[in-house]
Amino acid sequence: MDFSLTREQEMLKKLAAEFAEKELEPAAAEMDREHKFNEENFAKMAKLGFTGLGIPREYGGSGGGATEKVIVVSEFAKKCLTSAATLSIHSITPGVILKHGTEEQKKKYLPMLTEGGHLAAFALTEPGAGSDAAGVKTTAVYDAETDEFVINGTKCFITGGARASVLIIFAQTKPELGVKGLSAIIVEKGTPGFTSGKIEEKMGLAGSETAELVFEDCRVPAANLVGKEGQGFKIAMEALDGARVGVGASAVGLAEGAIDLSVKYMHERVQFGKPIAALQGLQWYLAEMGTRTETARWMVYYAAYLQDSQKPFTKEAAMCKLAGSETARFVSNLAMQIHGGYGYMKDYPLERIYRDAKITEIYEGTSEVHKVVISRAMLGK
Ligand code: COS
Repeated sequence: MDFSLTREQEMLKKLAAEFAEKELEPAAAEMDREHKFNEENFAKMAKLGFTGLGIPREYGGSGGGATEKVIVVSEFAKKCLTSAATLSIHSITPGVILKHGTEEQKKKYLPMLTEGGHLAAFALTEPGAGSDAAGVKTTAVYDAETDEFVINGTKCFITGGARASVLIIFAQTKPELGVKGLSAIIVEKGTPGFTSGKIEEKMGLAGSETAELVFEDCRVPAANLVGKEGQGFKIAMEALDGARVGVGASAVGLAEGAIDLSVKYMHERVQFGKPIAALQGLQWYLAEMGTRTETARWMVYYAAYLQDSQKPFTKEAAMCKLAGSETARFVSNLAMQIHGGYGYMKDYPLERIYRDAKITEIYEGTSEVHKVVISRAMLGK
């Protein structure tokens, strides 16, 4: 058992930390205030190869795997959860194309989504299909005359959906088969019949635009099918396993960022004639924050290790997401207590961190969904 990072991983961590400090942190408050995606920083992520992580170099990627993504996403989240989530969610789609796509799809889309700097989106959720992901109602009817799918339906809460150049959407190609009739299909931005609707106003994660997507007789070539017809649900669930490790990593990063701020503040802030670091009550808060964060971190690394080793990791992905997100909320809450009134003010980053933390317990599967996944695995169901 070796808990250390390789030399390359250490270098990547340093690069990600420097980038987060120089580029992401200064932009975080404005993104939050303006509720606007930061195109410039996404382009810089692509230039530095962060968007290519997990994709082989022959397709424009930077190599590496789940562990490298975890390292980078955590470093980003220390300074800006929105940026970490943007990278993590973007990477789902190229990951699916790499695993299930045809050679033509890989050659066409992967270089765009890695070194090309184009944003990707993953569109599963619908108004009636949230936790019950199998409840997708969007249809994709095959038209043999034109060899196309005709897509109709509405997706909601899609991260980057209105901006993405390439989306993987999940639709019923054989509704009579229920969950076994779902298929994964690539849709490109600008395809007639595909429009984006409302951009949601959110409590946190404001710089990641969450969109409604509308498909009205939207025709895409049958060659855009990813994997086999009817494999969509499994493809989505597998992709979400990886995405959940990403959420765990971002939650741990956010918690680390909140701890860093708390330690600094405890040394600086003087009350009762001494720095508040001397107060045992706050020392105990800090100890609990550190212990929970460290626990979640190793759960995240373990899930990423299993994923990189091609071993089953569904349960561990759900566990690290559950533990990580609960840690993020717990730690950001105590960090707020430590900062007192200053923590609550918009001039300081903590109130954004506190608001951002909450989403980690909701997106890519709620905590309750993860408890279902974990207990089913434990019970052998
Ligand atoms: N990997 C591969 N296949 C999986 C899988 C996984 N992680 N999880 C389930 N499957 C397969 C099952 O093996 C089953 O296939 P078979 O019928 O061939 O055995 C099929 O998918 C249906 O699985 P299951 O019966 O478990 O589906 P449920 O409808 O009970 O759904 C939950 C299970 C609730 C776990 C799922 O709907 C879920 O994850 N919901 C949350 C969705 C989510 O995270 N949304 C966030 C936004 S998406 S960006």
